[in-house]
Amino acid sequence: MLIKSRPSWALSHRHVTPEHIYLNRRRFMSGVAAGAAGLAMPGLLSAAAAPVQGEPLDFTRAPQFSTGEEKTPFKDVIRYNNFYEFGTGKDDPAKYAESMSVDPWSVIVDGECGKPGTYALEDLLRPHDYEERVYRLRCVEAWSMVIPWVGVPLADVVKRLEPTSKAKYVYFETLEDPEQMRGQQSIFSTIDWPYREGLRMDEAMNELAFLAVGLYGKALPKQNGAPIRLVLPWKYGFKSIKSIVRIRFQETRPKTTWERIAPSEYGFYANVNPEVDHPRWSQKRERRLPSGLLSPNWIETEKFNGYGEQVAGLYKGMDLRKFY
Ligand SMILES: Nc1nc2c(c(=O)[nH]1)N[C@H]1C(S)=C(S)[C@@H](COP(=O)(O)O)O[C@H]1N2
Ligand SMILES: [Mo]
Repeated sequence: MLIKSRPSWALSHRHVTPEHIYLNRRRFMSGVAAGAAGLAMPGLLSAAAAPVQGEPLDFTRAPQFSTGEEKTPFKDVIRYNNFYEFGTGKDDPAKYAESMSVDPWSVIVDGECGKPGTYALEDLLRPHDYEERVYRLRCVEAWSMVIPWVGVPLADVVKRLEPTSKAKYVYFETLEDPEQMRGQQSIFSTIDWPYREGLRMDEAMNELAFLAVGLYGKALPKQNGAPIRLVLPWKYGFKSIKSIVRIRFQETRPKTTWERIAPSEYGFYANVNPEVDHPRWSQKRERRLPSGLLSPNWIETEKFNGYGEQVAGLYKGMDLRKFY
């Protein structure tokens, strides 16, 4: 079993499956897969099987990282969402994302890298092992959750795609398909689709940057960005782009969706920062969900959402009021 040393942000890891149970489960799963394919080539079986809607994921290979805080209940994580492709209401994604087909899924990799191409999702994931990461998610709208994600470190995938020395940024794009995404049909939509995001290369390589394919141990629900999304816990939630269909390596900084809509309100960096207010509201506090209307569960917002030890170095010498 692969034992990883626990980083400092992993405050607790409760149930890590004992090795013998893990091995038995793997053997069982291998048997099923090999049987179904009519072949017995266990050596070639993938570590990371592609996520299947509603199905559990095998992620016991790594310890469970955690914030130590109470997790937001599953029902809130899947009912209170931002996914403007399906409407701007918090309950629209849960109501309407079911119409998005996520299998088969492919991701185009292009730009400044040695391994460009159109990857079937399973091929993109195959060499990697799934891990669980319990992260805080802080939306720029001043609410937050604690979510147990399952996925792979973004850095591992990026390395495999072999960015060239010219690759200074990584750009991501969400699916654009108005037939499946009713929010893209609206003529009143302020977003110029597809939804776009980006990271500086050193941000993408940070140990916290995560490509999630699941939450609460199962394949990602569609409203949460199935089948593959970014999770960047030290940045406002809008950087964590959902349902990714393109990863591009670029020399120049991409213009991201919210930056294009309102550059004075939403910057490229979007690091969680209680010292820099949104022009229209304070960022000093957040409502930790679930939070009652009558007794809102307000807590103090932490700089870099509490992940300063891991990420503050990325922004050394930068004026965070200017680079918000
Ligand atoms: N493609 C796409 N990705 C997106 C969004 C969106 O509207 N479209 N909303 C973002 C915002 S504002 C937040 S807070 C998070 C919410 O993730 P969740 O619904 O899984 O909690 O997704 C982000 N990713
Ligand atoms: Mo958000």
